[in-house]
Formats: sequence, structure tokens, C-alpha cells
Amino acid sequence: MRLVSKDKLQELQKRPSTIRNICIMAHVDHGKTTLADSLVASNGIISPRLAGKLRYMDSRKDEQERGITMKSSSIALFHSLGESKEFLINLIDSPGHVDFSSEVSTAVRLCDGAVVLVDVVEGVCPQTKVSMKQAWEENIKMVLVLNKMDRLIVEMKLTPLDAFIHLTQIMEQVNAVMGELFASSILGKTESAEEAEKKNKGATSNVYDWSSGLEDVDDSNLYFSPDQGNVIFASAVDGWGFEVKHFAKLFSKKINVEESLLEKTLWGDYYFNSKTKQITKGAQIKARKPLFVQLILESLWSLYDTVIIRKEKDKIPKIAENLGIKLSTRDLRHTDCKVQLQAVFSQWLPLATALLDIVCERFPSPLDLSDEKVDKLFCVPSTSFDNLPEETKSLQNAFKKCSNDDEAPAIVFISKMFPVDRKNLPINKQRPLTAEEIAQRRELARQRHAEKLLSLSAKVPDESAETSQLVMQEGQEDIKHEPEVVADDDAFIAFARVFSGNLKSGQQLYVLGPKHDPCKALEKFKDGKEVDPSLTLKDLKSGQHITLATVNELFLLMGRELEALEEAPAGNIIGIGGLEEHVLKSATLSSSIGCPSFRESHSSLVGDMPIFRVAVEPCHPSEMTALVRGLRLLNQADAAVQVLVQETGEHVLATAGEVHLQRCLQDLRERYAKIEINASKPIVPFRETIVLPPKVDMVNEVIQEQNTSVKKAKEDSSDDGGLITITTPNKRSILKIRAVPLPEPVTDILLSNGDIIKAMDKYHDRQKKVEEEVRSKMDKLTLESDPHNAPYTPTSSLPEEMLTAVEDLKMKLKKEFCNAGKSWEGAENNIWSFGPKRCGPNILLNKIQNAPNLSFWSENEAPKEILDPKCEQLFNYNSSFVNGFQLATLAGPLCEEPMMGVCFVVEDWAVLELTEDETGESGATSMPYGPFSGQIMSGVKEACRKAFQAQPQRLMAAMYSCTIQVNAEVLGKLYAVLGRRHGRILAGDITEGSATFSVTAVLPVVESFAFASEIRKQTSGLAISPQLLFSHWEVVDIDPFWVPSTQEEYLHFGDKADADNRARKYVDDVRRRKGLPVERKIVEHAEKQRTLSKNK
Ligand SMILES: Nc1nc2c(ncn2[C@@H]2O[C@H](COP(=O)(O)OP(=O)(O)OP(=O)(O)O)[C@@H](O)[C@H]2O)c(=O)[nH]1
Ligand SMILES: [Mg+2]
Repeated sequence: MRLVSKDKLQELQKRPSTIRNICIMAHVDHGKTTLADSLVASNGIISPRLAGKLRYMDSRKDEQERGITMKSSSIALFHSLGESKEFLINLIDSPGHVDFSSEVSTAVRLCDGAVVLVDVVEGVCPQTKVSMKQAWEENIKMVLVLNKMDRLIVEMKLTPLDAFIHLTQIMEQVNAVMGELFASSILGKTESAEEAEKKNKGATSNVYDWSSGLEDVDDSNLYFSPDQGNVIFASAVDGWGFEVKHFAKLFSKKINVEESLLEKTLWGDYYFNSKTKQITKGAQIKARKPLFVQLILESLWSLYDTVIIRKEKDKIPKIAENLGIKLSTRDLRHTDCKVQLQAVFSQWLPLATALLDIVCERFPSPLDLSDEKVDKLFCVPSTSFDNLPEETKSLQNAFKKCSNDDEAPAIVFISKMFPVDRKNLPINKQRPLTAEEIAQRRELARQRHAEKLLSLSAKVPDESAETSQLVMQEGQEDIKHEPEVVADDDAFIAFARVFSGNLKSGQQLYVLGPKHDPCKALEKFKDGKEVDPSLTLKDLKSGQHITLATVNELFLLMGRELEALEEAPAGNIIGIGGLEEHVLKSATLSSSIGCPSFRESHSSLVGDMPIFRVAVEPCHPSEMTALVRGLRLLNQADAAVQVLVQETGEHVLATAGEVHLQRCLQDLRERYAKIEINASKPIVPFRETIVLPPKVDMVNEVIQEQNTSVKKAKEDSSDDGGLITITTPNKRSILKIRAVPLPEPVTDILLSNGDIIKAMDKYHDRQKKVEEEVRSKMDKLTLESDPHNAPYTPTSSLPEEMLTAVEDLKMKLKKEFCNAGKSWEGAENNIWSFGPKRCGPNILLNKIQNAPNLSFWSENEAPKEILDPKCEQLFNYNSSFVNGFQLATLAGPLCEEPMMGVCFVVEDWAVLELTEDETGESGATSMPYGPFSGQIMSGVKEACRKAFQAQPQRLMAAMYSCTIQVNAEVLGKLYAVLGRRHGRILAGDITEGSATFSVTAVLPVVESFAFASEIRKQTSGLAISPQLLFSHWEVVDIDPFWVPSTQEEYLHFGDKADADNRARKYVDDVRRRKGLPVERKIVEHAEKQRTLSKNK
């Protein structure tokens, strides 16, 4: 029975100062949902007996079956502090599995506080760190819950003192993470501040300030410590939790020490000196029991010992009396000792009270958003705050005020869209019947029954068969009706937080897409133009991000249930229905178009890159439209899914990992498309690269001769160093290209700075267009003037921030090129282009003598005086050349996968004078080879591919990293599984105080299918399912074309080298999938066939 009515909650919704929006975050299986159960039970929504077993927030069937949470969901709870202070708590339970980390970011976005859970046995795990980082980046406060304390007693059988030491270690681990976060953010800030200062000063001073800025910052409130009141010790499954404050109160009278003193000393190296009756420091040195052990842990241990381990039931009433609690006779008689334990704890140390007290006391209300957070949310990427339009600035003030007046501007952020079965919407749900109605119905039913009986007895038996048929028919009709209900069965509800204003149903608001920019929008609509209210998402053209929508349905989120609301005041987390047509995944709603669009916080997420792809198709080709519709819905419902249609027409589903993929496919089959679907084998991306010629062969012998693959390519037009010379078919252009592997750090820099390069490239493009426009206008004005000498000034220079970013990137590249050796020195100035897609990790390097300024960095400069007519030609064909390079890097020769870490050095390029005929501009009739620019493009592409093939080629595989907790007994088996899958173990340490090892390893993504289940099988479940996180690209160090060539290799592998070549296998698999020719010997032992053919 619910203890708090909807009306009460609605009343509380109107008082922002007593609202708390919080989320629970942790590594997978650390007990978030179990903890949420306790809180939900405290409101009477579920029975306290079921708390911890029901996992109420896991509403999906597969969540219950698998035992992991897959989505974040919210519930509104009531809590009162003391008698008078009443609070509304919007609690979000988030998933811990790495595949669903995007769901965590949608949760954090809406919250002001985070409860971080740590399993005291497993300690800080990778996702713990990730969630803490997310909370830190969103500037929200954290409280730590050390969960599963019962495992220390029952499973690990530690003594109270050992447990205390273990707990201090866990606290250290958690605080180390906090320290790291703090240091990195402070260093980041001081760095940018220093740069700004340097600029202001004009970099005149040569004195460098070596202090990092860390020394001056106060970090005393940063760390978790029980005496600060931000740590709770708990066992969610047994429903208990406490902070040290609770025990300080309890014991201050008993041992006659002031409560405040006890609060500060209960945790730490203090002990109670029974002689002096004082608390003294130095428990460890004097080998005394710390207070925490003596006063707290020992009582817990003895309770567990009596009830669970020794099962001394008769002692329970005594214990209850000592603790001052009353147990019902039902609990006392219960045969399950766990139930008895929970009954004791639920009164002695109720978890919900402990946690919700802290939440209400420590977390800020929506009125106290930190300035930093407001600034961050309001920041528009390309503009600093001062340059924002007035309208936006005034909105920011409203945002800070969080006013729920009807006049206040409405600002709502939608962080995700989630599907709800229409049948479960409040409108479609049956409302509970009143007593009168029930009586009425009963009467009606009775009458019907009586009539039926009468008619049956009056009729002959064969007629009764007829009636039963009739009944059948009626039944069938019912079934026929059903699919109609199912046809549009899912409604998408927006998961949203109202930041300002009072949202009412029927209100009309602007829906601002994620790419909306208030500056541009205000400019566009300044002359009184209005947004067309009939526009929906699918009508929007590129560059348009605003639609107008009416908010029709507002919901109170209650975990599995939704309840209709008439209004939603500022500060609340709510659901909004009826926005399917307007919001794809996330959006901002506002009453003004001057409101910036709150950005997704995906960039900083690990594991968010959808690396796991499959192609899907319907089993029956006629159901294609259902599939497409289903994919569209899935895309809307899940922030981490990408749906792509490839050039081949395949529909590709990109997901975060195997578990996520399975969930998506299941959703697609059962919910969105409702058809049978075939999914291909997972498509794993590869990269192609080249390496320096290896010094040793496959059996670790030093190689004397040249590498085999080089020999093969030499038949083509290359010299010793792999320099390729290509002439275009019309013999007018000659180019010489060599491929060299890029130094690894340079590739890394390019990978991590792709966005800067892309932004700069886009900027170039735009500049070029402007330039051309200006020039064409000028041409019209002064027909005689030489276009190249036209006085043209660039319209605007690079934006300030981009300029520094680009300078920074250039400096980094310079440093790494310098480190890479003499041959690379100064290479950063000769970069012509990056590829593929103009921002990838490959470089086109310009080493042409007397070349015009064919450089990536200076493209934005106005046309220079070109001295040499020969060079002018080159300048004209610049883009063809670059495009050829882009094509080559997009699909390498091994298996048409993108290249990575390759540098193409253009050593020479000449274009001979062309007659007008040959340029192709005068009509292509006289041209046997097509337009010249096309010839150059394909020439460059071919040259790049050949140059690539002239070097030792390698495949690069995407790698997952994972940490696996495994019992020492089965460690060997785990290593065997990893070995079979070509994984590499990075570290394997025993976890202090337990028999578990924590193994960190990397594993190729392509070898990772069903990894978790294999590990579970092999280790009889003694290893905890690993979390696979994309980590990096790694060269598979085997030549895909390797054949034995040295004596030793023949000895070792035999002349056929039957042993599988892993790289070759990957290459062939990809080629087969893409329909490319695969070289394969079909006939292995052909002796017999040969004799046969001789006879012919
Ligand atoms: N011994 C013990 N087990 C616990 C405790 N809390 C949770 N568990 C168990 O841990 C398992 C996982 O609990 P969940 O609450 O589903 O964990 P979660 O953090 O929500 O997991 P995800 O949502 O999948 O990340 C369940 O089997 C719980 O019974 C605890 O305090 N003590
Ligand atoms: Mg969960």
C-alpha cells in the first residue's frame, strides 16, 4: 500500500527547495537496484519483505532474467526529515554494464546528486571510475555507499579488525580516484588560465611558474570520509545502512563522550582508553582496537554470528530488547534466519532512512545549481558567454532562479526518449472501481449467468455444441481485435527535467534540436518570422533545428508506472508524452528560441563508440518496411544505437557491445518491428597499415634477405625504397609517391585530434566558397582584371579558439616529428592533407621541389602570387590529387578497410602544359582517357595503393580491454581462454584479503564473441563476467602474405605453412563478406588430378 498519495507528491513538486534529484551509479552488480528497492519499499510501493529480491526498477523481462539493469528509470519518493521537513526525491537507477553507459549519461544530466556504490569485496572497478568521472564532469555532488558489508562477514569471514583495515583500503582507492579527477581538472584549468595570461602579457616574461596550481586549491571537502558525513556503510540485500553519526549518538551517553567528538573519531586510528575514559589516537601502534571496530563492527559481527551463522533463534528476543526494538511474533517464529535478521535491521539501522537523510541534507535542491553547471549547460560551442544575445543571457538568469511561476520562461531538457506500452499509459489503464460499481457489475454478471443456465437447460444437447461454437467465434473475434491494440502499442515518453517555468498540458513550446544555435536562430527569426507549427522532425531540412510542439501529456515517473499530471513545475524530473514527431533522442524545450540547446555529454564517455556492428534483414523480404520502421523506432529509443544504411543497401546496426546488441535485436523482434529478423555475424572494423621491414622472421631468426612482400611488389614500377612512379594515361602528368609508416605518437595525436582537423577543413571549405563567390562577383564588375590579382581580403580569420587549438596541434606534431628522427624533421609544415574523410590518421606529405603552397595549414590564405606557370597547373589540380589520396586511404588494398598510420610522401609531381582539348573542358569527344582531373585522381589512388603494397603490410585490429575478477583456483583456465582468443594479459594481482585475482587484459574485438559465456563455462562461474571496453587499435604482427622463405621457417612450418595465419584469416573473412576475390587453394593435394589431366 502506497504511503504517500499522488496529490501529496504533486504538492511537493511545487516547492523546489525541498526537491532532490539524485541518481545511483556504480559498476555492474554492485547492488544499485537492490538499494533502490529498499528506498522504494520505504514508501510502501513494494512490500519490505520483497525489497532486495524484487528489483522493482528492473521492469523489463530481460532485465529480470539476466539480472542486470539495461536502462535508467526514475521514481518519485517521499521522505521526511524529522517531523516537519518533507522532501520529494526523484531517484534514478542507472545501469552499471558498460554497454549501457549512454543510459548513465542521460541520468547524470538530469541530477544534482549522485550516490556512488562500491561493493566492498570487489572494490573500485572500471565502471566505478567512469561513473565518478561522469558525475565530476557534470559538477554534481557525490555520496559514497560501501555496499555488501555482509559479504565481509559471511563470505570472506574476516574478523572485525581485518574488515576495518580492508574498508580503509577501499576508502583509499575511492579517494585516489577523486584525487585524480581533482588534479586533472585543476591542471586543465590552470593550463588554460596560464595560456590566456601569456597571451595578455605578450609572452614577454621568461620566468616559468613551476607550481602547478594544485597547491593553492582547497581540496579538504573533496574526499570521502565517514567523519565528513558523506559515507554510508550498508548491505542493500539485508536492508541496513548507517553513517557513523548514528552510532555517535548512540554511544555518546554510554561512554560519556561528547557526540561531536565521537563523530570525528569513530572512523580512524582512535581508541577508547578505558583507564582515562578518553579517546586517544594511535590505536594501530598500541595494538588497540579502533573505535570503529569496538563500537560498530563488533556489534554487527555478533549479530550476524548469532542469527545467520550459529542460528541461535532463542537469543533474538534478547538482542531486540537490547537494541530497544520490538519484533512481531510472526518475524520471531519465521523459519528463515535471513528474514529474522532483516526484521531486526529494518528497525535498528534502516537503510532507506540513513541514505535519504544524507540525500536531503547534503545534496543541493534545484534552486542551488552551481554556477559552473549553469555555465556549462548554457555554453554555446562557438561563442563565449559575453557574446551571447541578450535574450539568452536573461534566460540564463531565469534558469538559475528555477522559478515555477506561470510567467517564468519554460526551459526543459529531454535527455532520452523511452518506449512505454500504450496499454500502461494512465489514460488507457482501468481506474479502480468504486464499491457501488463493483456491486453493480456483480449483479449484472449474476443475471447473465442465470440466463445462460436457463437457455442451456431448455435446449437439446447438439444445440449446445452450436452455442459453444458461437462462444468460440466470439473468442476469435476478440483475438482479431487484439492486434489492432498492438499495432500502435508503443508510445515514446520523453525523460525530462523542467529547469524553469511551470509546464502545463496544452502549452506550446519550441523544440530545439541538439544542433540548435541561439545566435543563428535569433538572427534568422528577428524580423518577426515565425516557426511553422505544422513542421515535424521529418520535415526539417539541414540547418533547421526548431519545431513547435504542444505538450499534451505530462507524467509523474513512478518506476514501472506512470501517473498523469496536469502541470509540472520547475525542478522536477517528469515524463512528457506526444513528442515522438518532434524529438529524436534528446532535445531542449523552451518558450524562447534564444535558449541554447543543452548538449549531450557523450564525448567524454568511454565505450560509447559503437564498435559492434551487424547487418540485419527480415526473414521474409516483403517485410522490409516493417524492419525500416522498427529500426527507426529503435534508433529513437536508444541513445547508444546507430542505424546505418550502407552503400550496398544493407541495414547496419551499430551497438556498444554484445549484450547491448542482443537487447537491441530482441527489442526489434518483439517490440518495434515484430517480424523475424536475420542478423549477420558481427562486423568488426579493421584498419590497414604498413610497418618498417621486420628484422626477424617468424621463428625469430634475423632476416638476411628482403621481406617477401616487398619482392612481390617490385615487379611493379617501384625502386628499392618502394617509390612508385605513375604516369597518367594521357602521359601529361607524372607522379612519384612513397609510403612510410607514421611514427606511432603522431598517429595517436591525429586520432585524438580528428575533430580539430575536421573543423579546420570545414572552415577551409567555407572560406573557399566565399572566396569564389566574391571573385565571381568581382569578375562581373571588372571584366578585364586578372582574377588572381583581384584585390581580395579574406572575410574573416579563423575563430580565436580554433586558432589556438590548431597551433597547439601543430606544436604537438612538431615535437613528435622531432623525436622520430632526422628524416621527419619539419614534416609538420609539409602536410598536404589528412585522410580518409579529410581528418583521419594518415598524412599526405608534400615533398615536391618548388611546389606552390600545397599545404593543409595555409589553404585559407588568399591566392598567392604564383611564380611558375608549371606550379599554377599543380595548384589547379590540387583537389583532384587530394581526393585521390582520400580514396586510397578510405579503402586499403588488403581488404578495403580504412588505412591508419600511413604517410604518403609525394616526391615529385609534374603536369605538362595542356592543350584545351586535353583538359576536357572543351567537350570530352576527342578525349580517349576522360577528363584530366579524373585521371589524376585515379592515378594518385593507384600510386598510393601500390606504394602501400610495396611496404610490409599489416592489419590492425580493434582491441577491447577488460578487467576480470577471478577465483585463484580457476586462474589457469582463464589464462587459457584468453590465450586461445589471442588476448594479452597486462596485469594480474591478487585482491587484498581475498582469494580473487583481478586480471587486466586486452583482447581483439574480433575474437571476443561469446567471450563472457565461455569464461563463465570454463571457470564454472568463478570468474565475474568481464566488462569489455574499446581501448585502442593494435597491429596484428603477422604478415598476411607470409609464406615460409628461410630455411628455419621451412623447418618450423613446413613448406605449405599449414598453420593458420591469423592475419590472413581476418583479411579473407572481410574480403569474403565484401564480395571481394579471395585467393584460396581449393585443391590441396593435386597429384592425382594432375595425372588425370595428363591423360586428356
Ligand atoms: N551479499 C550481498 N549481495 C548483494 C547486496 N546488494 C546486492 N546484492 C546482490 O548483487 C546482485 C546484483 O544486484 P543488483 O542490485 O542487480 O546490482 P546492480 O548494481 O543494480 O546491477 P546493474 O544494474 O546490472 O549494474 C544481486 O544478486 C543482489 O542480490 C548486498 O548488500 N549484499
Ligand atoms: Mg541495476
